[in-house]
This record gives sequence, C-alpha cells and structure tokens, in this order.
Amino acid sequence: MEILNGKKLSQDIKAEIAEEVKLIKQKGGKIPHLAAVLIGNNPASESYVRSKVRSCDFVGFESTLIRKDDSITEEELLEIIHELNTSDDVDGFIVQLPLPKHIDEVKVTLAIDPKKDVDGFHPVNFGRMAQGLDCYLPATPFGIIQMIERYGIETSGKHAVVVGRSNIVGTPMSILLSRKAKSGNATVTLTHSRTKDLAAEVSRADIVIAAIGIPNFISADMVKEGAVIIDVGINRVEDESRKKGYRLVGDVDFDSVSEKASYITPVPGGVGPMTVTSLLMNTLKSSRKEIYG
Ligand code: BQF
Repeated sequence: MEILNGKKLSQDIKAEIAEEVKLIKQKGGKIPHLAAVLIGNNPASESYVRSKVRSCDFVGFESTLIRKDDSITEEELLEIIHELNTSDDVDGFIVQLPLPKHIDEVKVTLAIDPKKDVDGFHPVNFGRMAQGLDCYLPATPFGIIQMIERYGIETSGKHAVVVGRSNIVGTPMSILLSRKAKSGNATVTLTHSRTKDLAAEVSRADIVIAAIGIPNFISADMVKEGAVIIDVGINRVEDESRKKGYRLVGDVDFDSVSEKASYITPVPGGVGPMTVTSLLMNTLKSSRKEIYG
C-alpha cells in the first residue's frame, strides 16, 4: 500500500508555481492576483480562506481578501462580484461557500465572469469541462486528477465508482474519469443516496472516489483488494485530546481500508491540500489568458 501524499505533492506543485512567478517577475510581467470573498464567520470557511491566502503568499501571488458580515444583502454581494469581474488587476476570484441562507448560491455563481471563475463552478466552465474543452476545472476534481497523474495511476479501462453526486466534486469527477483524455477512459459508476446496494457497487471498484460527507463511511468490507482509494471527506469530529477540540476524519475508515488498498489518500494531508493548489494553478492559467482571450 502506498499513501498518496497530497501535502508533499501540493508543496512540489507550489514550488513549481513559485518558479514561474519568479520568471514572470524577472520579465516585468503582471503578478497573478487571486481575490477571495468571505462572508460571515464560519470557522471552517475562515480556515480555508486563510490557507488560500497563505498559499498565494508562498508562491508570490498577490491576494485580496474581502470580508463581509453575515448581514450583507445578495444585491451588495452581486455588486462586489461585478467589481471583481471588471477589475483589470484581479485575474481570478472565489466566493467562499457555503453562503448565508438568504443568499442564493446559484445566482452568485452565475454572476461570476467565467474567465475569472478559478473555482470552476460557473456552468460555462462546467459545460466546457463536460465537452473536453479548455476550462477552469473545479478545484477538488482538478487536485484529484493531478494526484492520479503524478503518481502514475492507470485509469484507462478501470472501473471507477464515485460516491456522492455534488456539483463540485462527485458529478465533475465522474465526467473527468470517463473523458477520452489522460487520467480518463475509466468506466464510471456514479452512486448516491438513492443507490440500491452501495456496498455492492463500491466492492466492484478499481478506483473509489469517496465524497459523501459521513465520517468513516467506507469500510474495509466494502472495498476490493488492491483498489485505489481517494477520500474527499473532511469531517470535523469532536476530540477532547486535541487543542482545537476536534480532529479531521475522512469518509473512509483509513485504518482498515488501508490494509486492502493499493493506494490511499490520508485525511488530513490528502485531497485537501491539492484543492488549494489547484486554485493557484487556475489563477496562474487565468493570468496567462489562455482560455478566454
Ligand atoms: C488537509 C471545503 C467543504 C466545503 C467547502 C488542507 C483544506 C482542507 C483540508 C482546504 C474545502 C476543503 C475547502 C486540508 C478548501 C479543502 O490537510 O486535509 C486544505 O483548505 N480546503 C474550501 O475552500 O471549501 C470547502 C470543503
């Protein structure tokens, strides 16, 4: 069994990005600039945005954090998005999810200019992804694909089972793995809460993508010997022995499943850090104006 070390891999990729930024600076080019909009004070969202800003600093990107109170109206948020869309300086931006209940996430996502949509959530980018066109891939699936590629994991002809059908992980992951492309050509089963016999589906998988949001949901008895296990879950469970009062656990029961897996991602330090690095890769791509001119 080999652990897929997302923390190490993300550091390697960040070092590569930092080199590119150095070259841009030497040539007197424009420094890539990522902006993030954070609404309210959800502790998880705060920690995610902080790690994104820290990563920008590390690679030499400019970053802007726009923080607003929970009381912001949808209209005010849409105005901020308009300003970011039309800013000559900002190459890409994200609106950290989840948003407060009185703000429509779909409306917000649709308001982001696809050419600055470095989270890859806009339907234009989603549609381009589905048709195999150049686009900003959603950060988590992009990170998983990077991991699969850089560890040389074969996907062609394999049976991949994706558990969870969200717009930002499960559904795009099922599309990417089945594409006629590098790290594609898999036969994909997309499972969800209405799947009749989930354990039976997972047990047929050469590759499992677990994106359910339930701690330790995938157990050893559900997986085939030698399967590749990608754990997307980031669940906070209470733990009095930690100074934060909680620890992170994945959707996969790591201790038992790792004994059967050929490759497995840990939590923390697996898919999570790759997600943040993907955002930087998309921002670099945007600053190069490769896609939308
Ligand atoms: C790690 C996210 C659910 C909902 C909204 C490193 C991150 C997480 C874990 C991180 C996530 C999850 C992010 C680890 C960004 C990934 O070491 O395991 C980094 O910062 N993430 C987000 O911005 O919004 C989310 C999960």
